[in-house]
Order: sequence, then C-alpha cells, then structure tokens
Amino acid sequence: MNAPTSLKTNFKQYLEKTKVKGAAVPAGLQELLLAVADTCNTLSHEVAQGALIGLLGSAGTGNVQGEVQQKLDVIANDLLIDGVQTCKSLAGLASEEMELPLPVQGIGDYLLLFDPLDGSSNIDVNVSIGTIFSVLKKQEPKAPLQTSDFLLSGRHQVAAGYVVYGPQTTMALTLGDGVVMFTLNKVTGEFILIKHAVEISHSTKEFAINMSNMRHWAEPVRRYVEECLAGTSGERDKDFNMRWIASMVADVHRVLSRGGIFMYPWDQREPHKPGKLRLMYEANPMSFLVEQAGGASTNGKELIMDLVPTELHERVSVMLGSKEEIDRLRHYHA
Ligand code: AHM
Ligand code: MG
Repeated sequence: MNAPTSLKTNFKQYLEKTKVKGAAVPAGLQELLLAVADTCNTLSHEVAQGALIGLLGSAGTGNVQGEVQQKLDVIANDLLIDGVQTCKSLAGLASEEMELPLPVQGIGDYLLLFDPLDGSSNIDVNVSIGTIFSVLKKQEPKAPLQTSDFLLSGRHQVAAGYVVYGPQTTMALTLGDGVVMFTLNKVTGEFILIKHAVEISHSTKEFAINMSNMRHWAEPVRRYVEECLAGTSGERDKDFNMRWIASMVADVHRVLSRGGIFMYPWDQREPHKPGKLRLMYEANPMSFLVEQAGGASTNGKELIMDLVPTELHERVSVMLGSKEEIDRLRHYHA
C-alpha cells in the first residue's frame, strides 16, 4: 500500500523548518536530535531481530541501581553512546545504565540523559519497549563536566521524547511548544511526521497501574483506584478500563494517543525509596511531553517538572495523564 501523500515531512525537514515559540531550532540541538533518531533507527532493527542475532536474555551483569541488565539494555546503551558522542553540540551524557555521566569531546553545552531500553522485562516476550531521552543545557558551559550539571528540574528541559519499538517504531517529541509524532519508514530509515499538536483529553475512563501492588499503596492511590473499580455503582458513576503493559514508554504512548492515566506510585515494598521510576530520564521527559499535550504529571504533592533532583538516579512516584484525573489524585493527596 502506498503512503498517504500528506506524509512527506521527515524528521530532518521538520527540525529545519519548525519554529519553537517563533524561533528556529538551534543547529546544535538539531544535530543532537538527529543523532538520537539515527541511533534509534539502528536499534529498532536490532530489536526486531531478537533471538536471530542472539539479543535475548540476561547480560549477566547488574547496573548501579542493582537491577539485572538484559543484553539489549547494554547494547542499546553502547549504541546511543556511539551514536551521539561525536556531536559537536554535546557536553556530556548520562544513562540509566551508567553510574556516572560521561563527558564527551563536543564543544557545545547540551546534556543528554536517556533510558536506553525502557521496559526491560518485556524484551524477551516480544512486547513493546522503547528509548526515553531528555535534553538539558549545561549552566556553566566552560567548566569541566560534573554530575551536578545534570541536577536541574524538568522545567529546564529543552527537548524530550521517546521512541517506542512496537508494531511500528514511533517517536514522540517536544521542544517545549507542543508534541509531535513520527513513524519510522524502515525501508528508507526516515522518521516521518504523522501527528502534530498531540492533545490528551482532559477526562478519561482508562487507567494504568500494576494492580498486584495494591496492598502496598498509600491511601490516596488506593482510594482513587477503588473508585475507578466501583464503576457505575460507585462515586465516579462511570465504568473504567484498565491497561498495564509494563513498559512505561508504551503505556505513555497510549496515554498520548487516546488519553488515560499512568501511575507508578510510591509503595510500602521499599518505603525508603520515593518510587520505582527514575526522575531524570523517565519521569521528567514523560512529564514534559504530557504537560505539552495538555495533561498533567505529579508525584502526588508536587508537579514532577518542578522537582529539583539531588541525585542523578533519583527515584520518584509518578502519576501522569488526563488532567481531570491527575487533579483528582492531587486533591486526594492534599
Ligand atoms: P526499566 O527501565 O528497567 O525497564 O524499568 C522501568 C519499567 C517501566 O517501563 C514500567 O512502567 C515498570 O518498570 C514496570 O514495572 P513492574 O514490572 O513492577 O510492573
Ligand atoms: Mg525505564
């Protein structure tokens, strides 16, 4: 089948012609985002081959956060480093899979953070996984790179996005002026613009949470979910649907595509940890996308984008998506 004629803008052309609040996208940012997209194109081909090229299974190593690394976690991390480290505009990068940031040779002041392969538990079962990225600007361009350079709130992000490797490989991106989506043409290797001005409806009847943790949740989250489960016979007077893919990237893609909310809240299994997901390269980029699409994102008490990190691998409680539901959750936590 031929592509509709309206689908003719590739990612490079988009970056060259788009205006962010009236200004062109800086050339250095274009260079960096194109390098990320090129690497994700390569990664999507690796992901699609799976067992055929020996990519499934554990790498036999652990990351700094004590999590078992899958082979593809390590490969994706290496591919992203190789793909971006020659960008002149880049000052350094940080990843879920590395304890410390990596300085690069660039002379620019962009900082890249990423979760190279989100949804690791889904790699071996052929369910959608993805790459999440966030771009910040180094506040002191000339000084040597330090971990503290990365510890900026989500409001400082100049770009954020993800690439989901599913039935299609699709990228969502924000530069701080709305959200756009591109789908990879696997024959030409180009990401083609498929949607602009992505909007999350304010109301919804769909939620995503790992229900097996229900007994561990805090009271406000339990109350919210119990009311959803009660459907038309309860307080909410409407029936809800539930989804849980266990890849944040795929769950958030659904929220951006048809509304809903996604939650991975704090729970009592590890009470000293604020949550499971990481602030800097999971929650912040997803929150930037969701806010730019008209949704909201909170840890219950504060907006995630306002949190000032104290550690690179800081964890956070996450609730994001349709605004009316997030407002309700914030109210329950107040
Ligand atoms: P990962 O970055 O190691 O893949 O972990 C994050 C993932 C999220 O994508 C997902 O929402 C969550 O972990 C699923 O956790 P659980 O298996 O507890 O449901
Ligand atoms: Mg992840």
